[in-house]
Order: sequence, then C-alpha cells, then structure tokens
Amino acid sequence: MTQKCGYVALVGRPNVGKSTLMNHLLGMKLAITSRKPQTTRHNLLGVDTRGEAQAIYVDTPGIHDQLNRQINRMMVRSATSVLNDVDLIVMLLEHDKWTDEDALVLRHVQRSARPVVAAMNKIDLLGRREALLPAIERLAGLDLFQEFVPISALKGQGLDALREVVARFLPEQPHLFPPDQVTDQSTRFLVSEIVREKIMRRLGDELPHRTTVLIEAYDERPYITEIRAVVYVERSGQKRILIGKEGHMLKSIGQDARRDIEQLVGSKVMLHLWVKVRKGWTNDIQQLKRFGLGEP
Ligand SMILES: Nc1nc2c(ncn2[C@@H]2O[C@H](COP(=O)(O)OP(=O)(O)OP(=O)(O)O)[C@@H](O)[C@H]2O)c(=O)[nH]1
Ligand SMILES: [Mg+2]
Repeated sequence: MTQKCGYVALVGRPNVGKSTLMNHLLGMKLAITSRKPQTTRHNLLGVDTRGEAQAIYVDTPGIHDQLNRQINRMMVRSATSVLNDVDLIVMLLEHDKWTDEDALVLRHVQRSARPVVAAMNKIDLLGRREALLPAIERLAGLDLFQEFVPISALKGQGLDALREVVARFLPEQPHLFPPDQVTDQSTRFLVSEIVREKIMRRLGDELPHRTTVLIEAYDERPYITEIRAVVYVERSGQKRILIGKEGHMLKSIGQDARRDIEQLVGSKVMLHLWVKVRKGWTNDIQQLKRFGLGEP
C-alpha cells in the first residue's frame, strides 16, 4: 500500500488546548500544558505513525496580540511561520466561543493557502453537542473550513474522527520519520520543558512568563541520570518566590519534575535546580537567543 505522510499545524489562541491535543493524539506526554495562557514557547513536532499514515503534528505557541515584549513577538512569529509550510492546518476553537483572539488567528490562517479544519475543543464543558450548531453554521459561512470536528482533547473524545479527517489530507509520499520516533527534539530540551511546566503549575499566578530553564549538565550513568538545570528569572524578588521559604518551593518543583523526567528517560534521576537572575531577559533578543528562543 502507498504511504501517506504530511505536516499538520495545531494553531489557535493561547490556552485553547493545542498541547493537550497533541499529547492525546500521540498517547504520551510530550508537550507541556498549564491552565495559564502562553505556556508553549516553541514549535514542537509530534509524529503519529499508524499503519500507512504518518501525521507530523506541529504544536505551536498561542497566537495573540500582546506583542509588548520580544519574547511574545518571537512566540507569535514561531506559530505563524509554519502556516505556509504544512499540508493541513487544524485551527482549535473553544467549543462555541468566539473571541477577538480567535479572529486574529483566523486572519493569519486565511492568509495561508493550505486546507483548514476546525477542531472545536473542550466539548466536555458543553451541556449538549447541538449547542455547537449555530457556531458551526456561522463559521461555515466563511467558506474556509473543510471540516468541523467536535473534540475534547482532555477526555480524548472525537480524536479518532479527527485522525480520520487528518489522514485524508496527508499527501502520498514515503514516511519522513521512522515509526518509533515521536519528536525531533532532544531529551535535554524535553527535560527543561518539564521543569518549566512544574514552575508554571505551582507559580503560574506569581511568575507566569518570567522563567526559562537551561540544562547545564546531563550525565547518564548505568542506574541514574544526573541533571543540573538552571532556572533564569528577571528579578531577585522572583528568585525569592521561586526558592520559597527555606527552599520549600524549589524543592517541591524539583520533586514534581523528577517524577516526570524519570518517566521520560526510563531511569532514576537526580535533579539539581539552581536559580539565577538575568535582568529583563524576556525583552532582550541576545539573551533570548542564548536561551534557544527565536531565530539562531
Ligand atoms: N475541560 C477541558 N479542558 C481542556 C481541554 N483541552 C485542554 N484543556 C485545558 O486547557 C488548559 C490549556 O491547555 P493547553 O493544552 O496548555 O493549551 P494551549 O493551547 O497549548 O496553550 P498555549 O500553549 O498557552 O497556547 C489546560 O488547563 C488544559 O487542561 C478539554 O478538552 N477540556
Ligand atoms: Mg501549548
């Protein structure tokens, strides 16, 4: 049988559930998620190989218009830059809601000449599915979307239907990745993201977008992997919050992260966390580059 393979962008406003969807499509936790908007910072590939079909999903940062900082501009650029390079765009919406940010995403998507499918996510929060119909009717009037697929990324509802729709748009060509490869990112990168996720989850209200994580040492020994990670913040007050009273906060973050990292690498992990201050790094192009954000 002929192989099919293609790139599929998952795009949408912040917090709509793109990363949750990618993880559930892959059946593993690859992308980090949180209840705070602007969690994802990089485009992240997730390869789903099923028989003859290989869908290469691209999880993207949420598209929004708060472009006051370099880091925000860089994140939005990262998301919009893939729109012309993929075979299919899956635009995520939150069930029947429509916001100004969705309209902004729509404008970017409309500029691309690629086919677009609407995934109406979080339907578990909706009493009746029929409640989606007026929204679908409105969106159908735009003459843009090829399909509307109601899903719950969190509960795994509608994902087979979405996979089927996606498979229809994959071009016939040999697979680009071996069947056991799930992403193009290094384990080190995924480890740094896990640490950042735990910070977002514990301190999302205090330090939502002020931290970044670099892995300084990664030592794989026969029975244990020893990792040193540095968390960068913008101000010394933020460092105090992150470390917490008698170091309790940083310790809890380390414990949360270690559990997930052990799952990822499949061995025991010793994780050392350090906190350093880099003044104004979120608005400094040079620092952002050093942290692997933005174009090299
Ligand atoms: N109830 C419900 N919550 C969901 C669903 N999908 C995602 N969420 C929640 O929505 C929040 C945001 O999910 P993410 O996957 O991080 O959203 P995102 O679109 O990747 O966000 P950014 O990376 O910030 O752009 C998390 O708290 C998820 O648990 C869903 O189907 N139902
Ligand atoms: Mg995300």
